[in-house]
Amino acid sequence: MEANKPANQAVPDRGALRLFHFPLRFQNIMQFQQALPTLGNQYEDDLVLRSYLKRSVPADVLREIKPTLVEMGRLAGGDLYQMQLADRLNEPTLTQWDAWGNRIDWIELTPLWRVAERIAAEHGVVATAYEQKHGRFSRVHQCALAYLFTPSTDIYSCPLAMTDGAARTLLGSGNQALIERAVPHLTSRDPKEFWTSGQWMTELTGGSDVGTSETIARPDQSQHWLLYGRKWFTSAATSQIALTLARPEGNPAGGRGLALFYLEMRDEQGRLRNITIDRLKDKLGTRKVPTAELTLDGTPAQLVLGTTDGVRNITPVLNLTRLWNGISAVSLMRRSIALALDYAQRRTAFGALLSEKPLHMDTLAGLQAETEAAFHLAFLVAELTGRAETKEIDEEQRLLLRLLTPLMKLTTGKQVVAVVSEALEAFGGAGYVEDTGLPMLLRDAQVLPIWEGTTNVLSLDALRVLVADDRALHALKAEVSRCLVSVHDDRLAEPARIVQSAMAHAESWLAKARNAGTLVLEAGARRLALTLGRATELALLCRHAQWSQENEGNGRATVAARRFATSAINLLTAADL
Ligand code: MFK
Repeated sequence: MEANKPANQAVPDRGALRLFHFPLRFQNIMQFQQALPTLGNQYEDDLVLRSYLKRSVPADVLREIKPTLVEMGRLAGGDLYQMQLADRLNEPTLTQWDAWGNRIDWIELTPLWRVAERIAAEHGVVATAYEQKHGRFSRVHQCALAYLFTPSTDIYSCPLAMTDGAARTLLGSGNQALIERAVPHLTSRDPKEFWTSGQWMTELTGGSDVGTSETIARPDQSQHWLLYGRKWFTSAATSQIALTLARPEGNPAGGRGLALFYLEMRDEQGRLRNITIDRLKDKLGTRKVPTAELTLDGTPAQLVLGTTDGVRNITPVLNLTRLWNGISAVSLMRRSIALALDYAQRRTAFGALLSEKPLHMDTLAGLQAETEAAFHLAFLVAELTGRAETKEIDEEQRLLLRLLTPLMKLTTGKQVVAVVSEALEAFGGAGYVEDTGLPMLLRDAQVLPIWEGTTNVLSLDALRVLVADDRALHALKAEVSRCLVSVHDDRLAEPARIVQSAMAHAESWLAKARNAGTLVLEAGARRLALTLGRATELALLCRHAQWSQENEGNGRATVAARRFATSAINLLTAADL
C-alpha cells in the first residue's frame, strides 16, 4: 500500500486559506511597521477549544466552567504573558553555601514561577481534577485550564504534572497515612497549603531504562527506610515532596526489585533531609525548571505500597504526566500559531499584510490543521482519563486509554517541534531573535518528545500493549469506526478513506510483523505508532468537523481535516516488511 505524501510535499489546498477569518479592520493595508505580536483572551480567541468543549461537555457543565476558562484565558493572554516576557532572562539559581560556611542548597525560583505557583493553586490547575465537581468532565476542565495556563508560564506545567501524578498515585495506593498527609496539600487551592511533588526516577543508568536504578533503600535500627544514591535528572527540585524509586537492599535486579517511596525534602526547620543538590542542569530549554542532580545520603522515606514492583507502581505518575505532556504540546502549538497569526495581521511586506499573502497563510493553515488534529487526540485521552478516575470506564475504554496514552504522547511530541519550528519561520528573522521571546518556544517544545518517555520508548510501550492483548487494537479500531460512522459530508469522504486505509495497513503490518519476529516488529514500532496516532487524529478531526457543520454551521474544521489528510498519515512503507 502506498504511503501518503510527506507533509512538506502536501498539495496546497486553496480551501485551507479559509481556516482563518479576520475582522475587517485587519483587511486594510497598513503602513509598514515592525509590529510586535500581541495576544487577546486565550480562551475567547481559541475557536478550536471552544468548539470542542461545546461538543464534548454537557451544556450545563460548560456554563459553570466557562468563567474559569475565560479568566485563565485573560491571564494567559494578558498579565501572565507580560510577566513572562519581562522574566525572559531570569533563571533559577542554586546557592550551596551561606556566608558562614553552612551548606544550604537553596534554589531561588524566578519571579514568573513564583507567581505561576500561586495562580496554579488559586485557579485549581491541579485541584479541579480532584474536586470532581463535574464528575468525569472535571479532568477535561482541568486539562483545558492547563492548556491555557501552560504557554505563559515557561513550563510550570512540569511541577504541576508531577504533583497531579503523585496525588493520583497516592490515592490509588490505598496508603491511608500518606493519602491523609499529602493529598490535601497536593490538591489545595490555598497557595500557603499547596505542595508540589517531584518524580525522581532518572539515574545515571538512564531516564528510559528505569529498572537499572542504583539507589539503595536500607532500614535503620527503628526499621525506617533510608535512601542512598544519586538522582541524576530531577525536575522541579523545589518541590516539598517526591515519589522516587529505590532498591531495598537484597532485592533482585530490574524494575520488580525496586520499590516506590514517598519522601519529604525538608524537615520542620526547612533543612534538606540528607539530600545535597549537587548542581542545576544546563539545558537547551525549560530554563525556568530547576532540574537538579541530587545525592541522597540516608534520606528518610516511606514505602508507598510494598517492597517490590516500583516501576509498575509508579506508572500512574507516568501516564498522567504523559497526558500533561500532550496537553502542553498542543498548548505550545496553539501559542506559536496565535502569535504568528496576530503578526500576519500587522506585518506588511511586498506591499501587503502577510495575512493577505496566499503562501504565508497556506503555510499557517498547514500548522493549524496539524494543531487541531493533535488537540483532539490529547483531549480524547483527557476524556478517557476522566472516565477512569470516576470509574465510568468499561474494559474496552480502559484498553483504549492504555494504548492511546503513549500514542498520543509520542505523536504530539513530534508535532509540536515541527509546528513551533515552522511558526518561528513565519516571523522571518524575528523568530530567531531572543528578545522577541519566540526562540524559547522552540527550545521548550524540544523537551516534549524526550521526557516522560522518548518517541522510541513509547513506541515500544504501545507495541507491548498491542502484542499483549489483541483487544487493544480492536478498541482503537472501534473508536475510529465510531468517529467515521458519523461522517457524511462529501468533503470528508477522502480524509475518512485515508483513515481507513492507514488503519487497515497498520493492522495487516502488525500481523505480518508478528510472524516475522521481534527484530522486524521493534524496527517498525515507531512508524506503526505514528501511523496509528495520526490516523486516530484524522478520524477525530473528521468527527468534529461533521459535528461542527451540523451544530455550528461551521465548515472551518472540515477545511482543517482536509488539509491534515494531505499530510503523511500512513508512515508504514512496503520496505518495513
Ligand atoms: C509538561 C508535562 C510533562 C511533565 C514532565 C515532568 C518532568 C519529569 C521528568 C522526568 O521524570 S523524565 C523521566 C520519565 N521516565 C520515563 O518516562 C520512563 C521511560 N521508560 C519507560 O516508560 C519504560 O518503558 C519503563 C521504565 C516502564 C520500562 O521499565 P521496566 O523495568 O523494563 O518495566 P516493565 O517490565 O516494562 O514494566 C513493569 C510493569 O509496569 C509491567 O507490568 P507487569 O509487572 O504487570 O508485567 C508493565 O506492563 C507495566 N507498565 C509499564 N509501563 C506502563 C505500565 N503499566 C501501565 N502504564 C504504563 N505506561
